[in-house]
Amino acid sequence: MWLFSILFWANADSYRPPPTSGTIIAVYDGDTFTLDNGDKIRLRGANTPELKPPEAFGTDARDAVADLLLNQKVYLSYGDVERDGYGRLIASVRTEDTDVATFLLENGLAHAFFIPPEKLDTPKLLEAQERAQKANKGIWSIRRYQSDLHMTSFHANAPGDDVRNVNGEYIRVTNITSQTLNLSQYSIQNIRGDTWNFPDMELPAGNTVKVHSGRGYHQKNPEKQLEIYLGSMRPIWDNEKDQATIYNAERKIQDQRKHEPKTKTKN
Ligand SMILES: [Ca+2]
Ligand SMILES: [Ca+2]
Repeated sequence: MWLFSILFWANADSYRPPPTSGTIIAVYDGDTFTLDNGDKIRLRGANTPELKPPEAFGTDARDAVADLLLNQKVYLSYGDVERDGYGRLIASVRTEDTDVATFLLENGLAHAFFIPPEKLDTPKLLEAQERAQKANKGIWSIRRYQSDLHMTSFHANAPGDDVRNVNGEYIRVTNITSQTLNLSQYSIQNIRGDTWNFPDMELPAGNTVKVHSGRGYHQKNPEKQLEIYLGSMRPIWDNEKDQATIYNAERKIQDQRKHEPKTKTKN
């Protein structure tokens, strides 16, 4: 009981209720901002191209959001998870008259990005994305987005020794179409040409799946973060240099992402 009390006390002590409004004082990229109280915000519902390494439309997304939000009052709302592991707020952001995720999707400056449970108006966000796709706006005009799946992060180096933490290697993959996909028609390959097929599993539009290297039970309930396990006994992504490629059943490349750390890593 005393242990429980201490844990509870530690938790209660560190809990800070998230702000429901504030002024944006800095825009790092299209989906990461700073509030006047110092809180960092990661936008819910949309994922913009990255600035480092530079991806097409990354600066366009940042500039458009800076025009919209800098020194403006914003209103924030949350899903079940209010902060991420870095303490950043995971929030929907809107001004008096504009919802930021909808604005980005409408203009082809982001793809829909849902990590359940999060209580978002997903049909509305997907409709905005579909309009941009049909009009070939922004990211939808370039080749990388003419596919079904998109890798939004690549964790080739697991925390600690990868040999002992094979599932600490993972890739986050998003369905960037407007329909539910079955993952069984796709496979993933490393730089050495080793290939793993994805299992039979539904991935709703805009949703992400975490693809772990090791063995485990697939998490197929779309109400929660979807997770699949490639089943390898050993690490599959080289910490020094690797490249992940996702193919569909016709061997058409869906997405390709490099892992090239600037500093040498031991494990
Ligand atoms: Ca590794
Ligand atoms: Ca490691």
